[in-house]
Amino acid sequence: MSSDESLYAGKSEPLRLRKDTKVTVLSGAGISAESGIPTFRGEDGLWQDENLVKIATPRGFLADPERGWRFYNERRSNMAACDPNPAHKAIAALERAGYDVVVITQNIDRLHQRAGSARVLELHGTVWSIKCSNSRCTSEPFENHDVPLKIDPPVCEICGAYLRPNVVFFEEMLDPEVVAEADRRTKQSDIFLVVGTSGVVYPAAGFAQIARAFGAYLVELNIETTPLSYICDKTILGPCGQMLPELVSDLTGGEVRI
Ligand code: BJW
Repeated sequence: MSSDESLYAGKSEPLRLRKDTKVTVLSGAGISAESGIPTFRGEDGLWQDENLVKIATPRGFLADPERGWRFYNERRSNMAACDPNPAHKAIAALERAGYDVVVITQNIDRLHQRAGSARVLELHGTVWSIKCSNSRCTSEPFENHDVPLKIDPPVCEICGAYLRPNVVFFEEMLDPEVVAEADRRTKQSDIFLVVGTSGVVYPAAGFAQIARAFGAYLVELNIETTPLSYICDKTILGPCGQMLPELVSDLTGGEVRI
């Protein structure tokens, strides 16, 4: 196929990316599993422990901030010790090679950025930012990479309320600007990769549905099928640390290899 030929032959398999093909990646915890970061659902998932689910709600966290920060301190410490894996690296390599790639991630670990991805939308915030739990406080979220935290549990210097990780708990609204940007990009996408997410948490999972409705070619990479599989053009079953570098190489005719 020459580089001038269309990406698609009708609605068939995408053959080759062009530099202007809009590739969007919706990632979830499964992409970081091979880096050593636990997922949420499934047999060994964090949410097997119902007490931990409660911590990830605004009321649950503030009911016992010491317990809340213990949970997040442990995860920060684990995440700091983990490195991006070949799946993160393949996406970053694609962008570095000049392809038009945006990552919409549900992950709070920053492994996409550490792999070198520059265009990352963090739907659920990041554990490396901290904010005041008092919504009326005038303080701004700030970066903090201390492992462990120096003051535990930390309090706001302005209003004295407990500080909390700048992540999106259940029943909390996502940052409207991030959602708007993710929505805009999703609607423009030519190829939409759904990587390592169970596809049960909204509004994140809804982006795959929006991509479908706006005509993108959807490829899912997961070790098992999900509720999103039926709307995907293709589901590649297997560990994404292996499957994603292969896919990226195929889509670029071997140009991007890691
Ligand atoms: C591999 C692999 C490998 C493994 N290779 N693959 C009914 C009642 C109340 C609320 C709701 C409701 N219905 C809907 C809602 C809304 C709710 C929601 O969606 N709930 C559903 C669970 C039912 N959503 C919200 O609350 C959101 N806010 C909102 O909607 O606001 C409006 C509102 C206000 C008031 C009331 C109701 C609504 C906010 C959602 C925030 C999610 N937060 C968390 C925690 C973040 C902080 C933290 O980490 O501590 O985000 S929960 C957790 O789930 C985390 C994740 O980002 C998110 C998604 O999980 P993900 O990434 O998909 O991981 P897993 O573990 O589920 O799946 C891993 C996948 O990887 C699996 O498929 C594996 O097979 C695969 N895998 N190894 C490839 N090597």
